[in-house]
Amino acid sequence: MIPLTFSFKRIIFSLLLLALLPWQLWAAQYTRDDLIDYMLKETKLDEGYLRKNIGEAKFEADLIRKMNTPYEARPYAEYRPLFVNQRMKKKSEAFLKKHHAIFVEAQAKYGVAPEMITAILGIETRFGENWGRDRVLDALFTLATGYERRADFFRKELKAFLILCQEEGLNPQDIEGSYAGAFGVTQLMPTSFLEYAVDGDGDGKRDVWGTPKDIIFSVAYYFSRYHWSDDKMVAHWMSDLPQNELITKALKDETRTWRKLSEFEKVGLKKPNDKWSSDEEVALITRQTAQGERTLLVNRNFYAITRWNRSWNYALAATELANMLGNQQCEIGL
Ligand SMILES: [Ca+2]
Repeated sequence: MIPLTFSFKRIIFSLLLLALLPWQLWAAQYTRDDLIDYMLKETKLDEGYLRKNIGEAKFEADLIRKMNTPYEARPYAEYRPLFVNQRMKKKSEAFLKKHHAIFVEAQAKYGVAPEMITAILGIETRFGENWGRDRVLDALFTLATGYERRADFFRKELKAFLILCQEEGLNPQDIEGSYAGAFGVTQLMPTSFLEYAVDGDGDGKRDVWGTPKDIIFSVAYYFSRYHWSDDKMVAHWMSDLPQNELITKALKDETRTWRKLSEFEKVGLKKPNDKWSSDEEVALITRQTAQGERTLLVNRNFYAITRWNRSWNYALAATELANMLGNQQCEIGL
């Protein structure tokens, strides 16, 4: 028999949930008209264009649920096998080979290793096989009006999306992408597209859907803007960390504070190998791996990957995949 108090508590809890959920899903800070007013003030976009597209955007409540359960939040042990595997390696090698000439040019121009760019494009969309089936317009509209926590962010993304469609001669209603509004083989968000997308082949369009040179150059340019260096390592699993105040503090600070590797060396941390330089900035983070919780030494190259995607799991998987493709700087130790 279930004690009365227990079921009573359950009922109250369920009622509370019911009261909260619809608010989370439906509380729209901005109406369609508010959004149109905002865009008219903030952009030079035509009112008819705005009324048509914002007027016809669909609110998809399901997208908000997806936003609240991102798979990047899984432990690394569960996340890793999705991307660091033989199938991905094979696909990546084929992509590298096919676009070899473009990669050589991109590396000379932007200083970003082909394997890292390839790893990014593989993880994002399996080289364009899977770039999401949600209409970007609907996704951004939904999140700008119904995802209270980050509505401001998505309002700006929607604005950028409507601008870029106009600039690129695209119909906003035709573009499909991820449930968060990222699109193309690169999965750039609209503001990032405006800032970083590159017309690599010089035809006047930044085609991140079907032009390999635009796609590869865009990733390379993005990484170069965040100071990726082909001469530096990325991350390294640490074993036998010394125990002292500085290490404890660094583990707590994670990537909020960057310190010279020499500072750690002074308190007994051993440099992983000579490819790491004592004067580079590093941080310590921990991940749940198949072997339990482990500590990772990371540097500014790792940080550059997290500017592309904020998830540490993502950055680490990209590093491991690039290493599987033969990139030595992406060696992360045992
Ligand atoms: Ca182009």
